[in-house]
Amino acid sequence: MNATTTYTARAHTNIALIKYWGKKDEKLILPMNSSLSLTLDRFYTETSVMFDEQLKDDLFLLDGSKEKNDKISNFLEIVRQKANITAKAKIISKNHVPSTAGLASSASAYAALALAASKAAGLNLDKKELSRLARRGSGSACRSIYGGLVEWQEGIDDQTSFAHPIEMSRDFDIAMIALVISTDFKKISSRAGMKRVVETSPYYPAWVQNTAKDLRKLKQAISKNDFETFGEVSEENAMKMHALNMSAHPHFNYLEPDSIKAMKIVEKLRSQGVSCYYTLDAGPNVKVICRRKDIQAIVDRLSDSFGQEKVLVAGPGPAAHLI
Ligand code: 2P0
Repeated sequence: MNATTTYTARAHTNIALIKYWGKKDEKLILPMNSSLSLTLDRFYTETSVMFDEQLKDDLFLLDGSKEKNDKISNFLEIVRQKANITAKAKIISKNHVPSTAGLASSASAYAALALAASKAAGLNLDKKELSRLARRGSGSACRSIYGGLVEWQEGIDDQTSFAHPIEMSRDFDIAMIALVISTDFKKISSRAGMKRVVETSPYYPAWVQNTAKDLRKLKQAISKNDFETFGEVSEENAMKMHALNMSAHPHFNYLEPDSIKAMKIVEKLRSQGVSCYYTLDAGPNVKVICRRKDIQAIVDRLSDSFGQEKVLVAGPGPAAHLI
C-alpha cells in the first residue's frame, strides 16, 4: 500500500440528556448503562486522514499544531487491524467550536476520526459498525455518528454496544443554549471521574438502576412530544450524575459558583412560565434545554448576568459525514 487517498469527515458534538457515567469494560469501552443524547449543529470537528507507507509514525496535527497522542495511535491501531494494513497515518484535525467556548469534545473528535480513518484504510463500514468503532476511541463518540436524538444501547460486548437514532416527531421543538462558565481544562477527566465513581461511590448501584428508568421515561416523553417531562427527566438525571461525583472517594465536583447561579436563573425563569431545564457534563458549563420560541428570553436573561459572549445557541445537528 502506497499513500492512500485523503478522506475528510465532519462530526458534531453531542450533549447527553441521560448520561453515560461508568464503564463495565474499560478496554472495549462498554458502559454500565445506556445513554441518550442530542447531536448539536453548532459545534463540530473536521478530520482528514491519509495512510502512507513512508511515514515512520502517526502524525497528528490539531488546530495547526503537532501533538503527541497515544490515544489516537491506539485507536488507529484498531483501524489498521480491521483493514489489515500497517501504514502509519497523517491526521489533520480542526475543532469548530467558538474559541474559548470550553466545549471541545472527544465525541466529535473520535466520530470524525472513525469515519475518515476507516474510509482512508479502505474499509466500508455501515453506521452500526462505525458507531462501534467510534466507541473504542471515546464512549460518547458512538452517539455522534448519528444526528438528532440518539440512544447508545449499552450492550453486553463489542458487537452489541452501539448507538442508533431515536425517531422524534417533526414538530418536536428543541434548542440548547450553552453558557460558558469556564474554559479551564478539566481538573478530573471524564474517564478518571467515572472510574472513581464506579469504584468508590456507595450510590453507584442505585445510579445504574435509576438511569434505566430515566431512559424509559425520556423515550416515552419523546414519543408523546411531552417537552416538560423531557426537560425534567434530563435535568434530574444530570443532577444524579453530579451527586455521584460528590459521593465518591475522594469526592469531587465539576460545578463552579457561577454554575449554581445559572441553575438558579433557569429555575426562576421556569417559575415565571418559561419552559427551560439545565444539564451539565463533566465541567462547569451549563446547557439549557428549551423550545425555539423561548431562546431569546433565556439568552437575554443569561446575557444580563454573564455577558452576551458567554451565551451560545445550538439546535439539533446532523450525522457524521464525509466532506
Ligand atoms: C456523556 N460525559 O454521556 C457523559 C456525561 C460527560 C457527562 O464526557 O472514557 O469522553 O472516552 O469513554 O465519552 C463521557 O465521556 O469518556 C462524557 P470515555 P467520554 O456524554
